Amino acid sequence: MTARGRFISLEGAEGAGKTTAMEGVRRVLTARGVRVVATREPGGTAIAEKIRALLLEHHGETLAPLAETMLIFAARAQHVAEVVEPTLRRGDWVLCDRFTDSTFAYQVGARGVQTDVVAWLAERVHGHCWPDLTLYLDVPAGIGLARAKNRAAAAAPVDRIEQEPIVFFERVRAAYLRLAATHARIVTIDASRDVASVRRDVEAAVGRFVA
Ligand code: T5A
Repeated sequence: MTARGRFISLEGAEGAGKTTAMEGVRRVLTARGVRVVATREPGGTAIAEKIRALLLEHHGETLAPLAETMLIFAARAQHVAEVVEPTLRRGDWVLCDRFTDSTFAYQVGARGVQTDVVAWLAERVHGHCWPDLTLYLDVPAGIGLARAKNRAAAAAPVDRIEQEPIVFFERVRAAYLRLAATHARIVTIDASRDVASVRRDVEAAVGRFVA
């Protein structure tokens, strides 16, 4: 029987450097002969990407926190069924830019959705399928937002969530730090440093995990 693959997630607030770190993680895994599928949330399948667009575009009305939460889990249900579970079952690894820790940080920590609502949805949507390793890139909200806005100025307009005030992202960070203090699978990396230093720590953490 094929051994189940392993699941790595990258977490952090806007501009923490998750997308930048993905390449380094993928390189370390590939060099060790691991077959890895890189994906993201919300998104990762055609339907889930449509839900992502709905979540990130601006609307003429406020998206209710519970509606936002359920849209995220709708995308996640599709992504887990179509990509995450089939990949792990065939023995390949999954590398995912965000997973349910993001929902605890953003929807519970910053929007105020009840913890038990998110815990219930997580249990129904992916049961025991949680990341084996989570790399949390920790950066003060002001630094992360400045990076994200520079990137946005060059590539795309600021999205619906990025336009939130800084206090929202301070709550996101506080929630991530609480999660990191609770779960042994979460490795915290100081992402306020330069790209090379962050990459070195990310690659070292993945190297220890694979060894
Ligand atoms: N969301 C998502 C929820 O609310 N709940 C959920 O459950 C989930 C799954 C989309 C949004 O959805 C929300 C959270 C988000 O608001 P996303 O696509 O992951 O999530 O969006 P962002 O986090 O906004 O992505 P960013 O691109 O802003 O952040 P990254 O990926 O962390 O950062 P990255 O690597 O793109 O870097 C941003 C810029 O900074 C530079 C890069 O070159 C780039 O220009 N940079 C650095 N500069 C200096 N020093 C470093 N160490 C740097 N690292 C990167």
